[in-house]
Amino acid sequence: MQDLAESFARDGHVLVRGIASRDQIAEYRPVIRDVFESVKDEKQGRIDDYSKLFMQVTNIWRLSDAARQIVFNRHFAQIAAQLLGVKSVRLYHDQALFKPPGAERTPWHQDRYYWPLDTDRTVTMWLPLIDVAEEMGPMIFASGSHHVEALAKLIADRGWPVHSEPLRAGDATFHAGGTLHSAGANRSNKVREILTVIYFASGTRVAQPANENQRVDLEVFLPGVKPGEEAKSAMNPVLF
Ligand SMILES: O=C(O)CCC(=O)C(=O)O
Repeated sequence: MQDLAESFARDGHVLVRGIASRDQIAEYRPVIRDVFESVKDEKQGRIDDYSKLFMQVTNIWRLSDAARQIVFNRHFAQIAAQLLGVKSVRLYHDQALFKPPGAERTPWHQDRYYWPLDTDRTVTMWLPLIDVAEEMGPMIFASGSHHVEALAKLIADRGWPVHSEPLRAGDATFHAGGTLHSAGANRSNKVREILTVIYFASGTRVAQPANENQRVDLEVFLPGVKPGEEAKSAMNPVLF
């Protein structure tokens, strides 16, 4: 674990092989698919909606007990806490991301641009429910980019090494909120089914929203919490 935490601190992302067993994933997949099918056509209320790229359902944990058990998995949250070097993490939100065959490359972005959280201690787990070969568009990370504040600076500066590799169902990548990332087009004939869970360090305070995305995220994912207050609405349980 020490090695993983060091890689995560240096690169801003890490691949954890076999975080879930193949049997676990075989249980998770129908649960997440069922939730996904039941609400996929409803509007999700977010503005960073990459709807041309994939179908996304947010906060599946609120939609079934079985989905909640998956998202609240303590082992996943413990790894998130260890990577961030903190004692405890809360949930920001989860997402089922289903990228259909033929969908284009996910553009480069930094997640923290969207989040009204006054911390750099955030991490997203990207957990495939199906093996993701190179042609299905695994995540692509610019190693070391999490240390940079803005994309403009990144573009002006020299490039970082770019890292991407296929995953098996049961593996997961973890990336920091500042890590510049993208994902390949889905050139296969299968849907690329992913669960993401976003964690942040317990004790984090809400920042003054710096843009419209953050203002909407504050309303949707931290209901009732004001800038300067601790980020701990009923939607953000402690997971570890
Ligand atoms: O799955 C993808 O294509 C992109 C996911 C992503 O950007 C994220 O989980 O932060």
